[in-house]
Amino acid sequence: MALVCFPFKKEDVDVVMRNVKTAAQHPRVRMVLLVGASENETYVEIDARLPALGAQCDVPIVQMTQLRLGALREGKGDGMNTALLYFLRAHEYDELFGEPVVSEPLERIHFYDADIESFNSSWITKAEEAADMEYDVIRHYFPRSSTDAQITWQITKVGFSLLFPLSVLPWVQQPLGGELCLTRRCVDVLVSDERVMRQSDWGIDTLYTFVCAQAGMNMIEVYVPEGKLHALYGGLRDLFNMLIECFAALQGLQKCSIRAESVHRIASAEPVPNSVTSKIGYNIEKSLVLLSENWTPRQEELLHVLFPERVAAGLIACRDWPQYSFMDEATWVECYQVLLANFEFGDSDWHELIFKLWVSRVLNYTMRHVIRGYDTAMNELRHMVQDIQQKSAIEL
Ligand code: GDX
Repeated sequence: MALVCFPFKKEDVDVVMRNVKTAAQHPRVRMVLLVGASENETYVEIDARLPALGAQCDVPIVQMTQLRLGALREGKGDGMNTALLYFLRAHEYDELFGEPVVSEPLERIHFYDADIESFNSSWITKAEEAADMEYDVIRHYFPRSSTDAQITWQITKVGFSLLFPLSVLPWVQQPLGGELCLTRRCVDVLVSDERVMRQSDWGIDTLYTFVCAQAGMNMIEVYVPEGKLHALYGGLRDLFNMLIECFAALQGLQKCSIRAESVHRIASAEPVPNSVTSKIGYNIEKSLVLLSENWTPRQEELLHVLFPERVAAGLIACRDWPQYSFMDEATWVECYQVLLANFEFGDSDWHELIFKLWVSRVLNYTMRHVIRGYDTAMNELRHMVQDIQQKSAIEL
């Protein structure tokens, strides 16, 4: 039997409650766990509405705030890791969590972002049916707008292809996806890995994906055709922390190696609905102006000293007028390698610099490829990571 966890921070409580109810009424679900970032307004409102919802469901619905477990910013990583510890101990008395809530050890844990408007019981069913086939990790993947997922494509998929070209990692469809199901065996591996437990921030998805691959966990990716409808981003600035933390997580793994062989299956995709192909993932106008913001002399110096001259010239010219034509795929890979070697997590100039480099990359991709249509744009993204993977594999 499964536990379903919804980590949440500030969300629309109607959406959260609907998702909790869907999970609680699923025949495979033994309990639902809500892990809040803090006792904020969302938490208090959920608390007030839980007794009424509980009366309509046969399984326990537990809400708690996340434990301070990691060493980095207190974020979604602490939330997910709190859920992993709870999952392992929910059937017995525990000093941290108190009295047992279920009588038998739980077999599987599912994670879903709390804000998904298109969530329905088939998401759980698909994962459960895949887990029945003895996979340790079941990841959901779904069609996404060509301008969405630009951290996944430009940071994580590029990084995995550069650093681990022969491993399973470049083949994972959505390596940062927050929708996944893990077996108890897999959770044991994750909680006993110090790198996972210290990753309290947005880097947690990278760590789960990486450590599962390194431990040789068998993985299947199940397809959710309706996609993940959730609140869209404004300008790319909304993704600042996620970008920095996802890159830093990957940079921290660059000296690791993956030798394990594991099974990896991908359920086939379906035609992408118009609602996804026609969607714009971020506000382009608001993002152009970001290239001219928050410059310091040190950022300019770092650009001149460490990066190719055309990148330094192009990005510094953005102080006066947004430019992005210089940041094509090949140039991005060059910059990425400079970043892997030199980026300093916690240094505000480096944070601003990687952000502006990434914004210029996303704008370049948008203006050169996205305007030629959905299929063309997605093909360009796929070819970019395949080319990187192939070249890196040859160089090994
Ligand atoms: N407990 C807890 N603590 N929950 C959090 C925190 C936190 O500090 N921060 C965010 N959350 C919750 C949030 O309320 C939501 O339920 C979920 O985590 C995802 O956050 P959201 O701001 O909606 O993230 P976004 O931009 O949708 O990104 C998600 O999808 C990305 C992806 O699929 O590409 C998120 O799961 C990313 O980790 C993932 O990379």
